[in-house]
Amino acid sequence: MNSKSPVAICTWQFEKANTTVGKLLDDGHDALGAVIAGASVEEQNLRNTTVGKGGDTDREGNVSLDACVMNHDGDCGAVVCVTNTSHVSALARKVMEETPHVMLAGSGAEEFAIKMNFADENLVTARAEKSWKEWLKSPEYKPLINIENHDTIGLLALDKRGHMAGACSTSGLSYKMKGRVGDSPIIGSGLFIDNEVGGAAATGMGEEIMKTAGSFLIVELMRNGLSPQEACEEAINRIIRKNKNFKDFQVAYIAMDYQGNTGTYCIHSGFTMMRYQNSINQIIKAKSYL
Ligand code: SD4
Repeated sequence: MNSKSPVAICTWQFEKANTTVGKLLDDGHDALGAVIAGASVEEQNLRNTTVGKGGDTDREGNVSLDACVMNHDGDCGAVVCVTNTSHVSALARKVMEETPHVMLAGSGAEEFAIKMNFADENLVTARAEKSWKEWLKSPEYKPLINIENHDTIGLLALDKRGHMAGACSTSGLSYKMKGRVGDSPIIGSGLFIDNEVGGAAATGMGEEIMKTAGSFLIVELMRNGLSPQEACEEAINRIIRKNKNFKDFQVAYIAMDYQGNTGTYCIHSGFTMMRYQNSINQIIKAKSYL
């Protein structure tokens, strides 16, 4: 039993999502169910152009979603390149619980969604289609840094039993190549949990996060004695040391140890995370390298 009150954190200013998680934890719900409920808030938020339904398209005008979940036992599930349901965190949980696998991709994930009775949805909103047509006029692939203070949602929760779980959900980078998958659904890159140590989640340029297995790295650094804050800083420094173009992209991490201590760090200023504990949901401005 965890002696402290539950804690929920998430990337960006997803206030409603994080409150949803925190309240569920306060009511005694388990961490995994809570983070999926939190991710779902943004997956269904049509104004969020980087997660779920309402996300921006790839270069060919299709919205494809990626997500993963991980629990306190180290079990995990992931789906990539899903175009027929917005409920991708819940679908990732189904992969974890109902199949012998960790990850399903593309048509396999979509067929599995139908089999699991997820509604068949068209994910391309009128707004996304219009933006894509605008983009086609001068099609340049240039990921933006800090999109309107919202982006991929990564959530970490520590429940009353001392169980930690996480979820990460995204539509990926706008105007990505068809089939491109970033860090978000990759266990160890976009998300990693080890209940003995803690957890971490990422947002930003997926390619750079994957190259350093960022979330796994943070958990291993915490295992070796670094605080969540120090571990996030070292993981960002690792990217900076390896890539002289680091000013051209954003990466941000959030981390929590098994006692509920948290940290966050990023390359460019402008990243914030939310932290909920004892009914207070705080916006925390991350320190940045630049
Ligand atoms: C990705 N990390 O697909 C995600 C997207 C993101 O800022 O967080 N964009 O690479």
